[in-house]
Amino acid sequence: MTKPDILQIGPYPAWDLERLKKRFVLHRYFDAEDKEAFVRERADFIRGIATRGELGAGRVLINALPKLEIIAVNGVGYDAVDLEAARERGIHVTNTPDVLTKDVADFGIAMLLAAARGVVGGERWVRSRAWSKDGLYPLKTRVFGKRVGILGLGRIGFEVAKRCAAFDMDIAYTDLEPKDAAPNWHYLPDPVALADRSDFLFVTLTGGEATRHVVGPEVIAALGPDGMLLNISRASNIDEAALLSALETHALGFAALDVFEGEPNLDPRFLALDNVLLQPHMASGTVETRQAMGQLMFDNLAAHFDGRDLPTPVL
Ligand code: 8YV
Repeated sequence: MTKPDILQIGPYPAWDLERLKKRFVLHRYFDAEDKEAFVRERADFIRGIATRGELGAGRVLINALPKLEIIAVNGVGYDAVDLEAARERGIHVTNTPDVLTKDVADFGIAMLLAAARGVVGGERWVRSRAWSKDGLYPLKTRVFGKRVGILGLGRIGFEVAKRCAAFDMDIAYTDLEPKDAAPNWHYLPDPVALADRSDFLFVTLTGGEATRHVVGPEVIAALGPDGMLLNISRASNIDEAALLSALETHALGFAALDVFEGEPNLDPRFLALDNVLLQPHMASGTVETRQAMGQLMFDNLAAHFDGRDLPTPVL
């Protein structure tokens, strides 16, 4: 059987490549210097795209591939895929939901505790010998008993809220409607009202046009100089210009961020701030979860080319 040709948008771990190469011919888009020419030379035979959540596939690329049948995302987020362009051509889109939910939620809690308790600064305090030179490390902020807001009670938001409940936090959330599974948590439909009652605000919205800049100047102002914003979703959910100026002027207390506009080349203004915790988009980054995501992306591609039902279709 001839192996279908797949355009590989970004790097994958070795375990994924091994499995993919047995079944498909991979074309390494991310290595190509002249990407346009690379695609043009392969336009007659590329039948699939394998991509990652933050890389997606845009309209220009989709339209440059007339034989394209499927776009498989290694990630739950598919906001970087032009769904309209795919829909117009009847191209399938798949993602990797569920398998990463708990790791992403765990990482959100790791960021919460690390940021509130100053874990990264504490490590520096010891290593720089400030402990013996300057004395005790400055006191930090308590987490238990505080008010936490969950902006978007989807799969990941729900798991974050469950974990916050275990820390005896007072939980409120925003979503399109109240969720039956969250009877003890306060439902507040308005993001500004949610921010206003929160000491800590988690952004766990899906990415995309509908949620773009939901966290804007008003939400940031409502969270205020004692508040902390945590983002484990997509950078586009936050107005980054408003966030940066609020952090610089201390109109917002603190931000713990795993995602950035233009990542991995984030705005250098972030690096000058001491009221941020910066992470390299790694909330789903455990060996176990990335193996499960790779397997699920492969299963979607294989199912498509075998003519079976797609395990986790978006389109
Ligand atoms: C990954 C993600 O960083 O799932 C998503 O939407 O953004 C992340 O889990 C990435 O897509 C891994 O390939």
